[in-house]
Amino acid sequence: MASSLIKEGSSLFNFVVKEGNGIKGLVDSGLTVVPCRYIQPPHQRIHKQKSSSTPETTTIDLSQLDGPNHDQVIKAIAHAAETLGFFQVVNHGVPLELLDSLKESAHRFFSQPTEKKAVYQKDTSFVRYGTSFLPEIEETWEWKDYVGMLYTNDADALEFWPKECKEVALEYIRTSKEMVKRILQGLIANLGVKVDDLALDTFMGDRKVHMNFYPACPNPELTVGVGRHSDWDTLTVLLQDHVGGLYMKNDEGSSPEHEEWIEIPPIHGALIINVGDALQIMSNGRYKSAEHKVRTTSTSSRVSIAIFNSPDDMAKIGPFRELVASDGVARYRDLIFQEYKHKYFDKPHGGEKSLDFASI
Ligand SMILES: O=C(O)CCC(=O)C(=O)O
Repeated sequence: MASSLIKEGSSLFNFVVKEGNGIKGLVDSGLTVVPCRYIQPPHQRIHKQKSSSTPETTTIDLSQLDGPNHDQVIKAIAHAAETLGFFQVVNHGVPLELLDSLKESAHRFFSQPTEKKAVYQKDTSFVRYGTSFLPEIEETWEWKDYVGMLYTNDADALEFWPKECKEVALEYIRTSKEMVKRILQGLIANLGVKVDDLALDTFMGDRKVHMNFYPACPNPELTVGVGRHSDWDTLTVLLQDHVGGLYMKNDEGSSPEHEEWIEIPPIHGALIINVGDALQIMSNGRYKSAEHKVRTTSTSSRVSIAIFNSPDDMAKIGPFRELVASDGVARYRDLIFQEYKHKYFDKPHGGEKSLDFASI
């Protein structure tokens, strides 16, 4: 089956995308060579040895938020958000057993036969299963299948999300909410901006759990798990497993001729937090929504589970007025967040930076 499928063309599209077999189905069919559709142009490939491991991302102990070191912790968070845009947190309040269960349930979901996953292929309001990012328009596909679950309320989640992962995904949403809110509150206060609880809730009112599955790849040097992109949201929480492969761009160490990419190492029990485009806009560019990408590996499959915390679709976002006043310039225009999302989800990863759409 695989040898006939690796011929390019509609049969590959039908098998992987339309019928919902995904890249996992293709690998399981006995694939030994990467089809052309997955071969990235040289400048998009990820060379492990070329990526820098310094400076390292900061790891922050969130239990210290409740003690005398509160201000120092917020400063460390703000510094990481201003420089790399990424940091890791421990003692975050999400139980460690839950992190293990999340990874197990992601494997459980993706190891099901295609017909069980394909029921979530149609874009319903609650769940979306798919492969790559925008396979209908991408020239080169990402080596990744995913299932995204939009949170509206507990009852909807329990009714509509896949039974293989709904309870743990819901618990992930519940137990991380307070942490995200405290980080966001600290980051905004650090800017000298006062917002009430309602506004904070609006900035992270739209929440989605996203499980990614990257099967082992016969030619990792030719492919990417996820192409370079920044996240559209306010703050992303990301759980990665022990395999590793997530890289972020260090703008401070990069030039157009030489980009510096830093690997974010897996730390058992830690969660990764990164700034998204919405927070870069609100902070008038003070906090960095860093580009990142994911390498594939030949040795084992990898899973990661993200929560994208983003503003409500109808929220009007723009740089905080206090910052525009103190900076003397608005670097982004005000927009209804849905407008931004549409722009973001219209073009493949690796293309023009979405933030340009909001820049002045
Ligand atoms: O798998 C990862 O480590 C990152 C995934 C990611 O960047 C995304 O889902 O947008």
